[in-house]
Amino acid sequence: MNSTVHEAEVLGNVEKGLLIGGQFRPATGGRTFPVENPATGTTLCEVADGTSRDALEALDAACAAQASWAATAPRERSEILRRAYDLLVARTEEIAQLITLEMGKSLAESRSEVVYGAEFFRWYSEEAVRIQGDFTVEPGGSGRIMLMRQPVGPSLLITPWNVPLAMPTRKIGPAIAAGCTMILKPAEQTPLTALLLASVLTEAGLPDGVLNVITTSEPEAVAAPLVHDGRLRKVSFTGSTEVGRKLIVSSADKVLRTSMELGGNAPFIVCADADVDAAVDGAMIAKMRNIGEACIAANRFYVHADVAEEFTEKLSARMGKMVVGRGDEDGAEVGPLIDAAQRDRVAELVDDAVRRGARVRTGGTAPPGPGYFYPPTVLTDVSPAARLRTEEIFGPVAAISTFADEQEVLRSANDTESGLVSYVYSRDIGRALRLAEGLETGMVGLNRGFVSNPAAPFGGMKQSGLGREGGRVGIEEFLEIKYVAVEVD
Ligand code: TXE
Repeated sequence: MNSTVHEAEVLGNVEKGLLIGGQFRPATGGRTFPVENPATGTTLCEVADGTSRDALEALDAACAAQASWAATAPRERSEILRRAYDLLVARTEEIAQLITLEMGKSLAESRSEVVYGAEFFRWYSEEAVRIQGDFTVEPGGSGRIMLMRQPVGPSLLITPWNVPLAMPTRKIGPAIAAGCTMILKPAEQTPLTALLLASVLTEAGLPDGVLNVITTSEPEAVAAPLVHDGRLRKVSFTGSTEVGRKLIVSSADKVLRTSMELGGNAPFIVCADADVDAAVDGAMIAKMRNIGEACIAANRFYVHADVAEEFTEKLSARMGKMVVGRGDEDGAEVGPLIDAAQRDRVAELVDDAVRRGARVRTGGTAPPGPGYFYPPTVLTDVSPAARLRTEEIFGPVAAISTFADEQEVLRSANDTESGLVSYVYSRDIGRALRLAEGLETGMVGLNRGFVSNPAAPFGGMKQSGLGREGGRVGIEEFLEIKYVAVEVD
């Protein structure tokens, strides 16, 4: 292990209990579950294994805190977020080490996640004081319409393992700004970062009961009683489309508001007139950021036949040179995938594409253990029938096909149930904008391989989700609009 990572110290700073009503405590029955280091397959530590009873106690705490929390001055909520931002930034190194330990990515990537994740708190600290209403004279004349925005109420936030700090902050930031209380259920693979984040928010002055955290190895057993309880008002979920669909169905019982950020299948289009070097730079980010374990990762490369060989060669050279290794090793760029199941799935998708005629330009074979590593891999001649054309790869595999004209590539790019993000490289602004207009995705990167920003509304069309996170719209997701009709005559 790199000398800068002090595993025992970093793990020692994390509370391993459930956070309910401002107190960290063991799960009912005292059960715990192990958290694994994906670089070694060994157990880092045990955390509390929350039950349905714990979940309902967390809901009690959230409900008890809701009215007074909603009544706090916006400035107060803003200052809590700002203090939490400062604390996160001050503890960047320690939090980055924790992310690397439980999630696997390189320390450099973990550091950028801390900065990116903290930015949601800074941005929403600035927005918390700008939640405004409206006032309209009725068209008929006599009445007035006053519009106000109020917190939705207790919200369940379910987050995935791939971005263990920023996925929670992207939900918690706007929920705090809006005045909602919360129950956070982090992914079972990465509960530690969420627990450390909760401590930071407590230190920043978040009142007891506003944020409750339930770690568990049984997500369904914890989520089900909450969504059927009747006091919960909202579910904000980031994860697989399959689980999102289930949560939409169960949320229908009490007609809960839902925000869903689900899987992607991003096309990455390189036109004949593109700056190929810039496209390769963008592809390195869109594909390799987070080891490809990102919903916005480029999944399907469509490269114009005129530049396909140049692009493929340059991308294969860059990806082939990346250093695979434990995230805490000096110089490591590509850490392990999250677990054996994820690594095996990526390997299966590559094998399936190869069986259907794809050529491996670099990578393609998982190294022997320990750890769940998979090398950066470039495939060409990928058949439209290959599974990785329709399924999210969630790993460091770039699968390239060629195209001949704009209409054809637009049809191929849109031929999916997913609609999260797409990327286009072209020097022709008209062509780039035509494609941006035609692509059925919630976000488009034009000559840019990275689209996430706290000030922008992140989210997808089609089966990639419901609602948006980030930006002004991100707060609306946690607000109800109420209007008051006033008789003036
Ligand atoms: O996701 P799950 P997994 C995609 C990606 C990946 C695949 C599977 O393609 O390969 O999903 O990943 C909680 N009720 N994305 O299995 O299961 C779970 O505990 C309530 C895309 O890890 O959806 C965790 O907190 N909650 C993605 C969260 O859901 C349940 C990020 C996500 O886990 C639940 C992650 C249930 N019945 C995976 N079952 C993105 N959009 O960025 C699970 N969970």
